Amino acid sequence: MTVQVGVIGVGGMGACHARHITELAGAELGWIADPDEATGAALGADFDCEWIADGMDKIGPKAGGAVDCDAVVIACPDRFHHRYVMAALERGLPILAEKPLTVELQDAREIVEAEVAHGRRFVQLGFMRVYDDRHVQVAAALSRIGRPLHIRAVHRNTNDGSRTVGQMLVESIIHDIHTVRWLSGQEIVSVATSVVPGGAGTRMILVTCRLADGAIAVLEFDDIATGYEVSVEVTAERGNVIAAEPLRAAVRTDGMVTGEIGDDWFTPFLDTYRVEMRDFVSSVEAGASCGPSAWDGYAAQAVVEAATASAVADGAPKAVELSATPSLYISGNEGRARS
Ligand code: ISE
Repeated sequence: MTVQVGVIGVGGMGACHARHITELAGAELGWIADPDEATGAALGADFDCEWIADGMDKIGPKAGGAVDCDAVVIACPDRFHHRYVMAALERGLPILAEKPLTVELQDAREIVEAEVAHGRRFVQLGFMRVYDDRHVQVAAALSRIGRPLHIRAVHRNTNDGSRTVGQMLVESIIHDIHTVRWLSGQEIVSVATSVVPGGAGTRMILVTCRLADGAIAVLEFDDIATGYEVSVEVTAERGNVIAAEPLRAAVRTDGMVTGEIGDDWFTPFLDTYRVEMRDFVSSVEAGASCGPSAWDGYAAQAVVEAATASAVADGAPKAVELSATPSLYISGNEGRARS
């Protein structure tokens, strides 16, 4: 079977996904959708596929009965995710949706409810750390060293601090929230957020999370770092594990040994995005969604909401309001990459 995939939104992330589809055996890039004509038309020519301005023309009500793809990737700006995910769910199409699932918590809830009404999963969410080798090795070590007691997630970006605290939480720190839920298998029940000013507004955000089993996680985010870095360290019952350093050449010159960190968030995870796409296409072939779920997206967003409220309240702890996990999402594999 060749899986025909449509990609909605071909900015940086969507174009990367589209390229990976063209490189995958068993998958074909059917079309790309983007309102930016210059980008869309150029990439359509490059990938030798159809370009349209609006993905709704393919998957929305105006497309009528026929849908000329087997699956869809949604990588448009965050605020439009809800609209396209709901349309694809309506069609019963498998979806690889970029994180965050939505911007508003209520919209994420609506997606979960629509999927639950279908009685099966369609959404794989782009919390791609679960496909990253360095993170997968940490997850594997936990089977030897036991239950996490403390998780430290470090995330450094090379921006200017001009995003709001809420934006940094929902656009960036949401990855670390998922990493904590994934590695611990626990929900985060309360959070306290400290904000360190700097640059154009906010330099650092530190979120202390209490997990349902009493463990603690600390998320350390720096928006104005000298290079782009993501790391995680876990202290568990019988030991400690730290994600390996990314592979980089040691350069000896001027009496020093140096290694380049790099400043973009794309390059260090290029292979990870490839693995993520391969998993998505395999799951479409197998007829069963896998990887991080819509529930993971909703639960992470509930944490973002509480963390934002805590920041507004000068770091006062806030409870995370989360209802019981629907049974659809309890299978032992939710949010975990397949080996
Ligand atoms: C970006 O959208 C990502 O998804 C990256 O993984 C993250 O590190 C970065 O902070 C986000 O802006």
